[in-house]
Amino acid sequence: MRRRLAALVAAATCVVGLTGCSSEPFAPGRATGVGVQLFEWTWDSIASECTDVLGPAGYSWLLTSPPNEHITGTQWWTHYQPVSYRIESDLGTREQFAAMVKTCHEAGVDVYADAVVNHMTGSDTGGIGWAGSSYQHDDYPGIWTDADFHHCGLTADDDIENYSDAAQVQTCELLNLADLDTGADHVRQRLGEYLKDLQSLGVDGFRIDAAKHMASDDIAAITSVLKPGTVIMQEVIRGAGEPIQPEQYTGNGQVYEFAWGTGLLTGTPDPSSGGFVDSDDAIVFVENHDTERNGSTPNSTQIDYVLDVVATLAADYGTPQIFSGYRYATTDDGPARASDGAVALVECPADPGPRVEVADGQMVCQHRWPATLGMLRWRAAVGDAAVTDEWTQGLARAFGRGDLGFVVLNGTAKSLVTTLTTSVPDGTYCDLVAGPPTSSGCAGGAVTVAGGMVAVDLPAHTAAAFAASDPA
Ligand code: ARE
Ligand code: CA
Repeated sequence: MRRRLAALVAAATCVVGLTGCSSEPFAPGRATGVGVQLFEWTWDSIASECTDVLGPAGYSWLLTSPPNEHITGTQWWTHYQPVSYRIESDLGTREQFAAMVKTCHEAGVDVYADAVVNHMTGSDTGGIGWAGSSYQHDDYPGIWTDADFHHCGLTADDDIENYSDAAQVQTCELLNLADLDTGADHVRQRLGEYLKDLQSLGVDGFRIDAAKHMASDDIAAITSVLKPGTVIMQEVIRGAGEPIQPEQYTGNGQVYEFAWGTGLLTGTPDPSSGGFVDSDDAIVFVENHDTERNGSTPNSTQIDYVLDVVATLAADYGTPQIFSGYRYATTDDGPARASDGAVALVECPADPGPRVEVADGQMVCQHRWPATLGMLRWRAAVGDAAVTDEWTQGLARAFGRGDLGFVVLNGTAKSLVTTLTTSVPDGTYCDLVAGPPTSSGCAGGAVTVAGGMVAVDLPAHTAAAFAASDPA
């Protein structure tokens, strides 16, 4: 519980220091509480992104891909098959990782690492990992022996077959991945040491991969050795009718609330309708690396994606995690590689945005899109002001955050031409969905409020947002 409170404070610096926030509302780099998953980015690329973009834009934290030694191969998911806990990966070395954390901290951005602690590899033949460690399915010399793994004995090949059987989910193998006996003290301890090692390099928090596949108590034990205030974000995919639910994990930290992204597929999710963890417990996202590929949430090739990002950043529910990935031809493909076989340094498109064509293997840089950056600014401006002036008409929606900001989303296939009530004072404001204002003025159009009403004229599948603090 103590850790969770600290996590909240860390995630909501701006809200906690609200008066401090509003006294200096436009300071570049003002923390928004928002994070970004830099999927498959190398450590060197993350470091420069912290300095050049993330800090100045107001991102509070970032999530790296798993940093430990992994099986070799060109698929992205090699990173989810640990071979050892050496911080040595095709995304960078231990030194590069440590330097990245330091640079990001200097830019005001916290670093969270993806922690794969439920399992090791899914290999049946064994092999040699990226950093040279040899391994077999159930044998990792110097780290684990066969006795450290679950052999559930509940299914023919010890693989999970039925998600309505809790024992299978937590003690059988997910996708044939050798399942660690996380109930055993010495296993918990060794996994805790790995996380502490990352913490010695400055890591501020962790995504716990496949958290559903470990008992909540196991995660509590593994993470109990971490510094107070360490952020824990657990991946427990909400599955209807399953015995293991996200609510069982909120005592350890936050959970990814998949109901948010899933709900975006059909409109705007409504956490007050039930089936969502409490706002403080929730990490919300439009897409992650799995859902981008499996269609269970929207993805960045879809027409309403920008609207979904705007809705997620404008809402008063959860801690948003923006996704930043790459284009691919088939779902297994990793990003572009350098001549030495390691993942290549990132080059974002010159002018990243929804209509920019990106070649397979190249980064899309969704976190740099104008609407994303503009809405970070909007979010910083509205802080924790309550939702007001709500209006809905089918897939068109609008709401304000008191007198600080207002947003309109047209998810319909027709123009939205109407006049809406807003509490933002009369005046003309920059549309922040077009991007943050520059020294030469608004990035795009402007919106006028007169007599407490805003005249809206929005093309199909577009949005507009304005903040009292950004007059045109
Ligand atoms: C790869 C191959 C497999 C092969 C395996 C071992 O694709 O065919 O058996 O290697 O050789 C990622 C990839 C996998 C990849 C794996 C290991 O997605 O394709 O397997 O890495 O390299 C469940 C879990 C959830 C998990 C999803 C994928 O509950 O935790 O499945 N998500 C995390 C990560 C993934 C990662 C892993 C876990 C493994 O985010 O990226 O896999 O580390 C219902 C249930 C969900 C269930 C879902 C899908 O919705 O409610 O709980 O999610 O179905 O089955
Ligand atoms: Ca397990």
